[in-house]
Amino acid sequence: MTYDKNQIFDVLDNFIIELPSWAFGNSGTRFRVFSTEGTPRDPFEKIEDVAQVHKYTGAASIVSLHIPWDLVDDFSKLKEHAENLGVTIGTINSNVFQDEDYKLGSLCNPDPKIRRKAIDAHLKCIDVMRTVGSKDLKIWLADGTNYPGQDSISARQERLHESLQEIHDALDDDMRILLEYKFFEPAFYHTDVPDWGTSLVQCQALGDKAQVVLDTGHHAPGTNIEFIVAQLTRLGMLGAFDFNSRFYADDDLIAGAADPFQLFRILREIVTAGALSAEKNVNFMLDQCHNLEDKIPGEILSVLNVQEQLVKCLLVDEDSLIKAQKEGDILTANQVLMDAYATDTRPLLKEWRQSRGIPENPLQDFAASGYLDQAKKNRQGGQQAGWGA
Ligand code: PSV
Ligand code: MN
Repeated sequence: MTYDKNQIFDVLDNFIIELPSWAFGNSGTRFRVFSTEGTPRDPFEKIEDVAQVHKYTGAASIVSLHIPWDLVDDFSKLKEHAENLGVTIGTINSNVFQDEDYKLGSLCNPDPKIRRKAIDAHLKCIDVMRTVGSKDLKIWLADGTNYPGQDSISARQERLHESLQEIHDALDDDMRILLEYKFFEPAFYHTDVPDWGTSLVQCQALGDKAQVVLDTGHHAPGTNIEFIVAQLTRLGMLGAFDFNSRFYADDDLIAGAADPFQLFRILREIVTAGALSAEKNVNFMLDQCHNLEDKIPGEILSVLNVQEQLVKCLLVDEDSLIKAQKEGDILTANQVLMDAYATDTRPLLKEWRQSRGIPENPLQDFAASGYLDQAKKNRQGGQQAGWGA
């Protein structure tokens, strides 16, 4: 179907992008973490910043937490704080990669005591989920080896399965595991969940409460990511996205900054698979770090970039496309798609914002609001939040 304006506005009304709490903390590379004045010092302040992104985009009312980065004494207080700001707590990300014990892995570690510790960390995440009302447990593991022979690849797959099974079976019926893959980093020889195939096979072996997460920065250069989207949506196994963009590795840059056409192609598969609908339950999350730029505008721009590409996908002239495809008219088919991609969707998005009472020029209006200056004044002292702190 080709969407008319009202239908496009309906899609935009329902398209929520979940923001990572860690995007609001300081981050950097292994060479340097730069700090910014006004950076949040705790999860409460991070959620205040999330609420700003939502205020200026109308599309970012959910925040994803990372445990233990976002540990607080009282999660019901954090939930209440979020709700007062119009924000919902969404996915809980487990973190079993920053403890000395996990040097040789977490859920795949050769030592059963360390595996126990890593499983328990996930069971704690499930407790947090119960308190905050979250349904999604996102698992990304840094597990792998650096040298051939360091450990048995197949034994590690078995350990992974056993560990995940225990976590899966501890979930409530309406919860799910989202298993994220990445083909490199920090392990250099092999990674235990390197690709969508491994994630899929592991999820399928668990039962019906596990799906795959696709982080756009976790593939070899040149990988056709939209093909993976098509395959996983076809199987009903795509649970979530971590959107970001990259020039070289897992750069975690602003979505749509490096390759807007790739973002368009990915979203196009989502649209054609009907995976925007609430029943498909695909979670559209950002997983980004703002090493240099201000974090709130960085997140606002990411949301706008995703919306711009999404609207282009909805503007594809479906009848002409199907006709050209049926007739084997390659160039017309390609042109129909490229016409939509070449459309400037910003005026339509501005109109949508006007009609919904959302600030017309999100980045400029946020800058003019003085929020960042105020945060700089208010957030003096204390320890700024950061990736890994
Ligand atoms: C790993 O590179 C990853 O993509 C996982 O999603 C982590 O949770 C996140 O980055 C941490 O920034
Ligand atoms: Mn990720």
